[in-house]
Amino acid sequence: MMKKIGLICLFGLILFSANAQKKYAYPMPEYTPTAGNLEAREEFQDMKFGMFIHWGVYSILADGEWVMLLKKIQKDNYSRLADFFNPQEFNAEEWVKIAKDAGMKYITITSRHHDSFSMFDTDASDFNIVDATPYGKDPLKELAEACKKEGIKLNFYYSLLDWRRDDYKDGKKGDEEAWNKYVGFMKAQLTELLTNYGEVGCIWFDGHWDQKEANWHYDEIYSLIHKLSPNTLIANNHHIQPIPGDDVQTFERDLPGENHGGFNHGVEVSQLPLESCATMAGKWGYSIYDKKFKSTKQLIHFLVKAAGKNGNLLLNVGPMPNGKIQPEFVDTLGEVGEWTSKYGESIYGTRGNVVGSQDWGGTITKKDKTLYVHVLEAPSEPYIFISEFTEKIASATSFDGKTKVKFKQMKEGTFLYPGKDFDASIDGIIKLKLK
Ligand code: H79
Repeated sequence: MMKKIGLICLFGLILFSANAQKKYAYPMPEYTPTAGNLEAREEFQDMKFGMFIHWGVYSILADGEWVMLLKKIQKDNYSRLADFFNPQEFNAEEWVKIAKDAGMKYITITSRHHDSFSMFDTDASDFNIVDATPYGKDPLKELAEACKKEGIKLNFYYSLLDWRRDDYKDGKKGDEEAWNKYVGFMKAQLTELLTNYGEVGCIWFDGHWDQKEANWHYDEIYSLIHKLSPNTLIANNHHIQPIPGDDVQTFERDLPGENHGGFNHGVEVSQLPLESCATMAGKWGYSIYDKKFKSTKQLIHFLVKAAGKNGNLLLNVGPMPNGKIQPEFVDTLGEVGEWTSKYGESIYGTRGNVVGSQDWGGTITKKDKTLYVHVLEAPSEPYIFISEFTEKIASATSFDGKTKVKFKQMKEGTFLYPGKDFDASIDGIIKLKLK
């Protein structure tokens, strides 16, 4: 009996600690987003598709952004990479064009990753691209200008975790003075990022999970951001339930509510704008070994499914150390762009969660009175049955509106009969107009 009680207690304790890690344990001030912030959230949701960029001195080693840790490279040796980081072929306008042609509406770039190297002009650390490399210029400045010119929103990824700084390391061990110093350092850098680059769409934090129980001083950090720039959204890839002050909820390598990557276990989908991030191959940072390229079709499906779940897709490229984006990615993005330029109407500005998950392997997006039924697999029957969908349909057609699609509605749901020429090889779209 005692043994049984002990086991139950142990089980309870495990559950309790697992849940404790899904919440931030420190008090946060109540947060009321400004009208401008709420508008920015809507705009963010309308954009649907962004380019994630992981670029840093790690790119030189062409083995992903975790190479310093995974290959156990000592700090001093890692610093040497900066001595020959000289991306002469970097051209911000070219990157922006690649993103824009793919149908992406925003760019989120690593300003500083876990390796502590700042990809921008900062006074808070010498280990930065302007002071420590022969390149000597600030690529984020150039990117900000190119984005502004082309109407692309610019966001900054910012790592909370740091593999190089002593104040982080000592703070992690419990040295409060060191920890406060580290928090001060982050605040100084965030102030630079929010004042020197024009309007910033979003600050995208990452690394919380390195210290799940720590006091990250989000109360100070978030209020600093919201005070300096109230319309800048805060996304924090913390893998826990949203914290007061978060403006966007992120899902790493997964669709909202799913947990294939193992990062989103026990995290519930909130009412905030949602964003899934994903890689084009396996790694985030450039890797010469990574050949797990996702196909154009897979990526389009990710975008469509994210939209169906009311989320955005932030799709990553890891540019090479010379500043170019590798040709495999450019080619695939070009193909994705052909699709978005034809069918973007069914994605941009839409909202999702019209119906729950469906047997026919598809999803629905909605804009005003128009619904886009995305059929992602060739139907096994001559019809598609959308269970529990009973809103009254005025007309059903092919995407171009030229061919009528038969339909039948009953209290259990709606039947659509796409006809024998229906092509669902990538995404067969049926357009419904509601009454
Ligand atoms: O910035 C990207 C990653 O570096 C960072 N977040 C994205 C957006 C990140 N992804 N996962 N993690 C951090 C958590 C750590 C995962 C690990 Fe591993 C699994 C660390 C060691 C094993 C993956 C595989 C990363 C390195 C090897």
